[in-house]
Amino acid sequence: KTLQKTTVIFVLGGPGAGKGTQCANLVRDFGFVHLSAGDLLRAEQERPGSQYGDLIRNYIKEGQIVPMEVTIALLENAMLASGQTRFLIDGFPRKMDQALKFEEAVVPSKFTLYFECPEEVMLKRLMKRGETSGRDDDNIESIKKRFRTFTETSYPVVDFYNKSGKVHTVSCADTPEAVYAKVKAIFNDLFK
Ligand code: UP5
Ligand code: MG
Repeated sequence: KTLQKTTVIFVLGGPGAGKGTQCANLVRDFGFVHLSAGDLLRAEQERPGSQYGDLIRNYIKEGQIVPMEVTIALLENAMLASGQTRFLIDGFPRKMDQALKFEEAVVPSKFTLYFECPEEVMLKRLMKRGETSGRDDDNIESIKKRFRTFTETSYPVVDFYNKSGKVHTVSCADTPEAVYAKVKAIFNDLFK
C-alpha cells in the first residue's frame, strides 16, 4: 500500500481549542478520515502488550510531546489501514522536527487549519470536560503544562507554516456551530 495522491490537512490549536469537535463536523460533511494523534497515543497506551504504554502515560500527564517515532508510526499505520486518501491529522505536528519529518517520510501537508483560542477559554472548557472525560491530563496541573508546551514548542509550527501562507486561521472563541460555519466556508471553497 502507498500514500500517493493523499491529501493531508494538519489541524492545530491549543489544548481544548476544539480540534476534535470541528474535525467530527468535517468528517460528516466532507468525507475526511479524522486521525487524532492524541487519541492514537491514548489507544496505544491502553493496548495490551504495547511497549510504549508507560512512556506515553508519563508524557501525556506531564503535557510533554511523545517522541516522534512513536506518533508518526501510529499515524502512518492508521492512514494505510484506512485505505482512504483524505486525512485530517489532528493535534500533530506539535514540534518543528516532527513537522519536517512527517512531510519528508510520509506525505506533505496541503495546509494547516489553526484554531486560535485564548487560554482562559480553553481552560474553562478543559476543566469542564475534566469532570467526566477521565483523561489523565484534564486537571489543572497538567493543563498548565500543556499550555506551556503549546506556546513554547507547538505554536512555532503554526508560525512556520504561516510564513509560507499555508495556514487557515479560525477563531474558536464562539459557539461550536459558529466556529464550524467559518471552517465550512474554507472547506467549501477548496473541496466542493
Ligand atoms: N468545546 C469544543 N468547542 C467548543 C466551543 N466552540 N464552545 C464551547 N465548548 C466547546 O474540545 C474540548 C472541550 O471543549 C470539549 O468538552 C468540547 O465539547 C468543548 P475538543 O474538541 O476536545 O478540543 P481539542 O482541541 O481536541 O482538545 P484536546 O484536549 O484534545 O487537545 P490537546 O491538544 O490538548 O489533546 P491531544 O489529545 O491532541 O493531545 C494530548 C497529549 O498527547 C498532548 O499533550 C501530548 O502529551 C500528547 N501528544 C503527543 O505527544 N504528540 C502528538 O502528536 C499528539 C499528542
Ligand atoms: Mg482532541
